[in-house]
Amino acid sequence: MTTLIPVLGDQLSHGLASLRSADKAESVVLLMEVAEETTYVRHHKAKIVLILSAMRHFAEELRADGWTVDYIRLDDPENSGSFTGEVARAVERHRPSAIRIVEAGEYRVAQAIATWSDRFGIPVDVLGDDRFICPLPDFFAWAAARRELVMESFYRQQRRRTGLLMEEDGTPVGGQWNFDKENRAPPPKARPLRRPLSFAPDAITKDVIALVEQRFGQHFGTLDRFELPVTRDQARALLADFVTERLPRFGTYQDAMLEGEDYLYHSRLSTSLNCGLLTALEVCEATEAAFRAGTVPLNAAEGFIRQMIGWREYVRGMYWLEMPGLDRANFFGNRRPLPDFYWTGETAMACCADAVRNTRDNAYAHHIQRLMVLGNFAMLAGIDPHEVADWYLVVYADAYEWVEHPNVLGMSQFADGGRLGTKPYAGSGAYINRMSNYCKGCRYDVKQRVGEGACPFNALYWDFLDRNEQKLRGNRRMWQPYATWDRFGEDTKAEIRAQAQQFLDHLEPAAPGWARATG
Ligand code: FAD
Ligand code: DLZ
Ligand code: SF4
Repeated sequence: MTTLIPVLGDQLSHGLASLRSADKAESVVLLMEVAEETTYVRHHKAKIVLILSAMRHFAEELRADGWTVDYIRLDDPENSGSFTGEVARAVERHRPSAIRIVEAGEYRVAQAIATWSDRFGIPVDVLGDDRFICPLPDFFAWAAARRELVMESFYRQQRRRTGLLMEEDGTPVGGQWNFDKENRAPPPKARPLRRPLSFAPDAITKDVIALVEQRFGQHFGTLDRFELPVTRDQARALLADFVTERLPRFGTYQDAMLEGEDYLYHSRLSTSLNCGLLTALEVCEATEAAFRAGTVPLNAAEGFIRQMIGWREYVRGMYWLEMPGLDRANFFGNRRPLPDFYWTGETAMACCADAVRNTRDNAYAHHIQRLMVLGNFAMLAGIDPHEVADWYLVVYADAYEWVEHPNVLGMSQFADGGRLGTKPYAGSGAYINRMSNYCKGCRYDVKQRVGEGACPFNALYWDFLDRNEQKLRGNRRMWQPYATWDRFGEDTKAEIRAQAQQFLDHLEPAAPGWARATG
């Protein structure tokens, strides 16, 4: 009576529901390195190294813990190349009476799993992924009861559900749910930070690096400095390092950007969280403990916990609520191809160049680089949101559709027409100048709207509002920018339109084949 337990590459948690409920003596755990996953988009090389190395380490830990593990390597000559093909081969090998698996994080994989029971003629038990605090049925019930799906209301429910930063009488610690107003300081003048803890590749990771260089050498990104945690122990160490070194100032400088400062006060925990090396709850508990011990101020602890149990779980719920459909959304009807500089980093815009460099070197950019530099530029320039989404899915080591799609297509590109965010995150150069030191070293002048050397974000911002007036003017949160636009004279408006058009006409499109294989 063997049970086959497939564990996917983003399910590397010892407390996974399918493992927790199983009898070791009667189970075979199946881990599969498959071409379908390594190439459905042409992932950044560091993302592939991260997943395959973490999978190999996890398999060793499971074996040491007494599990029977069937591990399929990418270079296994018999490898069929897909999850379904590998489960089929495993069913032949082990003749299981049932398959037990935790629900997949991506719609396309969930669709494949849904075919398994008929295909293999045995029961397939798909368990909820309880590493997330809010079960999907609860999210759907929350959403069904509301007209507007505002994150803040979901977040308060999550605080009550977990008891995090709550008083015994059910009120929030500090008398307020949200300290976001204290979290918008411009960047600090000094650069007081050392880099986050890094983890030198061991023999397993070195093997995977060699494999990835050999098979995926043409993919975007470098492996010169691969230093991500690939085991739970390493991820725990990174968490401890974050809590002492950067969390205390996380809140205050959450939206700041400094050239060359790749992580600032951010945690860099997303890769570990998303592949299962850490759970959101344990990260929040460590945060709250530091606040209670007096080493972390409330605005930092609350701000961080809001990202973890609020935004992270909200976007996951929205993904499953909106799929399929979200993957085709294009509210503005944008069609322009992705510019080449997203892949090469070659642009005179200092903010974009630094964000792409961080992305290429570390498979990382922090939230404001993703949202207000690269995402903002793409939306203002009218780039096809699906090319944008592909880019984000490729380049970040923490990217899986459940978190990438809502953030890109919803929050950043407003392609969902405002299901996720109440207004587009559009900003001119003034925003970037306020929150960073990029403009000081830039060839463009952030104060200029038009003329030779004017910051492109400025004309693009007004042109975006003008182009999309019919779709946006009715939005009550957009009245202020439209009131300003209305005050511009017709000559000024014409100059802005011409400036934007001229810039867009010279924007070099990327060659095909960076994100998905062609032909
Ligand atoms: P920190 O700033 O330290 O934040 C702590 C944690 O909060 C993160 O690790 C993450 O787990 C969570 N978090 C914060 N904001 C969000 C959010 N909006 N959605 C989900 N989780 C959040 N995050 C991903 O994990 N994968 C993605 O593919 C991804 N794509 C994004 C694309 C765009 C356009 C934008 C605007 C944001 C995206 N995010 C994504 C959210 C966020 O930018 C990253 O989680 C964060 O930058 C990861 O770095 P960190 O761990 O240092 O985060
Ligand atoms: C991202 C990724 C990559 C690059 N490779 C694998 C793999 O070879 N095997 C695997 O199990 N998972 C991989 N993953 C993560 C999966 O894409 C992820 O588990 C699914 O998309 C979740 O539905
Ligand atoms: Fe970016 Fe404009 Fe500032 Fe240059 S001037 S860094 S393009 S915002």
